[in-house]
Amino acid sequence: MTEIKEDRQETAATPATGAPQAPAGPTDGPLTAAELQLSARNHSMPLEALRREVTPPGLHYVLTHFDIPDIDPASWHLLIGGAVERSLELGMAALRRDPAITVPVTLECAGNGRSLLTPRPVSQPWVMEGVGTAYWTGVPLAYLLGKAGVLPNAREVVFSGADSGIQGGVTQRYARSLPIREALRADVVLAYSMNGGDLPPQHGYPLRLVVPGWYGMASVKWLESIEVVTTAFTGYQQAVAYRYQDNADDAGTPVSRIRVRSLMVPPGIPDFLTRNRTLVPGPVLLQGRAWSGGGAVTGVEVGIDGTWLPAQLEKAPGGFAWRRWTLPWVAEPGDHVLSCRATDSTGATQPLGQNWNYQGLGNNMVQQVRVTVSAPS
Ligand SMILES: Nc1nc2c(c(=O)[nH]1)N[C@H]1C(S)=C(S)[C@@H](COP(=O)(O)O)O[C@H]1N2
Ligand SMILES: [Mo]
Repeated sequence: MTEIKEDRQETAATPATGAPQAPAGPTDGPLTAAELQLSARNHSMPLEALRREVTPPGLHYVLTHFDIPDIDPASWHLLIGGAVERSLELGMAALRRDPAITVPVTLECAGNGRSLLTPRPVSQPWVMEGVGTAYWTGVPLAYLLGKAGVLPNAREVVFSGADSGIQGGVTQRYARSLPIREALRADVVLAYSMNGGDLPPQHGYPLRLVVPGWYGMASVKWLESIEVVTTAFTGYQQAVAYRYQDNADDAGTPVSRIRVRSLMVPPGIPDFLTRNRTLVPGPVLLQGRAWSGGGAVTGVEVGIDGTWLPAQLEKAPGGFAWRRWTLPWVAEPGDHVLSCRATDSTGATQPLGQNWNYQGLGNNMVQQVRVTVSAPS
């Protein structure tokens, strides 16, 4: 872990060439131009899209560390190698002939909620909408690993994308690993289709990994190679990024499964600039979605000015896809604060306050929606 500390010190001393300056560590200062630039590239899912069980591409959040590669599907190949009996090289046509599965999956960025933290870790400044649910179709990873023949000493599987860049002063291809037992799960998919259509460029065309239940960083886009390894992978996105750390010098623990969370469709109409909500007095159906990578969502409570009421839950479309919840409310004139809080089958529930860590990851704090109820004038 000594090497990692050295990388971090380098980061603080040398900002990336040509980029707007940003503080190296967490800050109480205003949002920077660098963060604005990131948030314009990496958009979230508008909260009104929580009305839909399936998020259309374009409304689904996007997170891309570097540039979106422009890949020619005719010359593209997937390499599978490392600790296997036989290496494989597969083109798109061959992959499409393999057995396919379709899995509904709620993906959420591990940094979702980051900009609400104080102090604020400086990275993609999500508010709370870095989430979306899609039906991903493709070849089960376990099927291809079975074809390659994983050797008994295999420990992890490393997935590398076609995109590269510099992060923390380290030039790299985007790459992540999964423990072998997760890689062999029946629902982990190498997807060439999203919601029945071609994979859009920003979501990993022509092929991406989708790991149901894990935060989004595990689902490597623009996949080019899969390598079975016998030692722990120490690439930047594994050993430095995506770790729950107390401070820069803490080796931390790796981020994996999505923590339980729920969100609400803000009721009423928004103010253009502030997005403060206004609604008329009377009955309104509060609604939203809840999900967890730890286990099924077992309950959602809705907070109205601090009083918690149980919401009605609908069936989830899949084991790692969100569940709709609803709660009828009679809005009375005045200012109100609405919240929602989900619990999963492991007993985990959303905290009311911030879940601070150095990189601003896994922050599943409850959402608060402020509304003003007033009779139309
Ligand atoms: N190759 C590659 N894969 C990647 C990324 C990336 O930058 N490059 N970003 C990861 C992160 S951090 C997230 S949250 C998800 C986002 O997937 P989406 O853009 O399809 O929503 O992709 C993951 N896969
Ligand atoms: Mo992410």
